[in-house]
Amino acid sequence: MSRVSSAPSEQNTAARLLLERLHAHGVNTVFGVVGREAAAILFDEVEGLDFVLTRHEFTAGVMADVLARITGRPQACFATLGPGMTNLSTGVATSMLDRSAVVALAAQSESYDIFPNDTHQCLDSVSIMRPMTKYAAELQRPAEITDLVDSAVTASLTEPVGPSFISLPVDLLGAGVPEGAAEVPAAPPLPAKPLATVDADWQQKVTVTAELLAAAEHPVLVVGAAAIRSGAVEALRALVERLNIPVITTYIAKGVLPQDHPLGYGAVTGYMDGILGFPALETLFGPADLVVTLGYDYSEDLRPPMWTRGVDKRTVRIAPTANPVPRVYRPDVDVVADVLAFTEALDAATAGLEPKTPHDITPLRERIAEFLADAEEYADGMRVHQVMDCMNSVMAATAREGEGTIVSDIGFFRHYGVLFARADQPYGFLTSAGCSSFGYGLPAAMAAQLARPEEPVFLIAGDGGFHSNSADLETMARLNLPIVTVVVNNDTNGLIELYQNLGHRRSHDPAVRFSSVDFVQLAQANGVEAVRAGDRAELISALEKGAGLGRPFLIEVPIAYDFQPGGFGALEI
Ligand code: TP9
Ligand code: MG
Repeated sequence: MSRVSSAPSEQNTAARLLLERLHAHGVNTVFGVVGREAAAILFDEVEGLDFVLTRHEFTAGVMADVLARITGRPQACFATLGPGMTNLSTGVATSMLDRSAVVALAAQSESYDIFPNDTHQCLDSVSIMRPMTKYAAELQRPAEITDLVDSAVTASLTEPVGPSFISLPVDLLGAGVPEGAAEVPAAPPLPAKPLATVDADWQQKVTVTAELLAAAEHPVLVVGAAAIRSGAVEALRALVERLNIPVITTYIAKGVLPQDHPLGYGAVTGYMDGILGFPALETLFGPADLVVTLGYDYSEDLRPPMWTRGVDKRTVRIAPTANPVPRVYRPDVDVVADVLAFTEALDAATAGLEPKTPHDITPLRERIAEFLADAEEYADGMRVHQVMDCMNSVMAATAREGEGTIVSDIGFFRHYGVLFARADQPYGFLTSAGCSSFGYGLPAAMAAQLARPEEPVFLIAGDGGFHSNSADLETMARLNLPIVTVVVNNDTNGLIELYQNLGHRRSHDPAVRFSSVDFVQLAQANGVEAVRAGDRAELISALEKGAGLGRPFLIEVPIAYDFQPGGFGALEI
């Protein structure tokens, strides 16, 4: 039998209708791992829709998530039944907590043999997926697959955007659908942006917000990803530049203002005071007397106590969904509205306002600059801020203006990324703010590179997170994605060691330390060229080499952390 795809068969099966409908909704790639349902679906049934085979279903889920985020279109991932589906579930959880429009698909036992927990590999997948999806259903009749896809896409694209799940009994997936039975209307055009709820009186609340802005001395805007999804980035830039209002973002909304914008006060993380050894949150939020949250989402891990600083401040919440967390955030003015429409209306309503005088954060900027310039050569390995500084400078030299992506896996280094990474465009910095499953970095970088093929993509990952999902190095090599990966290696789950110290004033190695892994050899064994870099000069030249290579490149950097447990008071443990 030929290994090369043969001409697609002409038979109209549920499988073909599934792929046709996904393609009609803008899906060009399905990421996943196929099992015995391969007898029913080849994934070459529809022209223009391809399959990308990953080594782990979590990778497939995250690739779909990040591609959906960047393209603004729904994307799809696929797993076999049972263990494939459970492996995929962490990817689905990521799309839920990180808000991505992903249609997750999994095969299921034959429709006449669904005895969950008894039939071979059969689990009750719809029940497993339901609590972490916006729509979960099992195909009952082959011709109805088109309707199920439409329902899944609509649910996924409704704010808060998120994943949907369709379970596909193998016999029904491969079943022929008689001509005529499959006749359904053409796919509705994709909405230009996610569908949102709107308060009937949102325009009156624009007036109230304009009055609060007029009265405030030091207003700040706190921006989350729903502002990007709404297409409000340009409008918010225009508003803040006219009124001179600083912008502070969640991890994921970094880049709504370009890196060096004077009103860009940065992204915040609860770890920043501890990393900088400096009262950063107080500097950012202390003087603010009005906090306007635009597209703010609690799941992005910027917590209201960070801005209140224990003081009762005026707050306005503008979001495309009703407030899900009144216990932690009860704004003075709560507006459920389209973020773009609200921002434009607020711009018009504040036309007569004098520009504000933003509060001064020079000491914080100086502290950050001092950190990044750290020239010391540490005997026990580089420091992550030095790694970030090198990555930033090679990114600045490589990317065209307003382009480039820095992706971060999950670990202590991620908070250095939130603080220090260059981000010159929306989603110019990518991390999993909501789910934060380690191992996210490699698949996220692969999807970012697929979405932005002409732009540089750098990935920073820790040894713990990276090696939890490193089998997909082979996928990166197979797809020849020219990502420059930096693995910061301390042979430890470093963030967890920090928590041990916070909670117990000591650490316990068996719970956090690994024996050494040679990431250079690991990369090479998977077809990825790699080097080790021990200091700034070596790292810069390795990054430059990687950025110009045109194929994947990995750099292992031995690192150490200087924990300053006293500075981590803002963390809840
Ligand atoms: N399991 C999953 C799937 N995700 C998470 N986030 C955890 C466990 C808990 N987090 S962040 C982390 C853990 C174990 C350790 C990261 O270690 P690293 O070597 O990747 O990074 P670093 O720099 O902190 O040592
Ligand atoms: Mg580590």
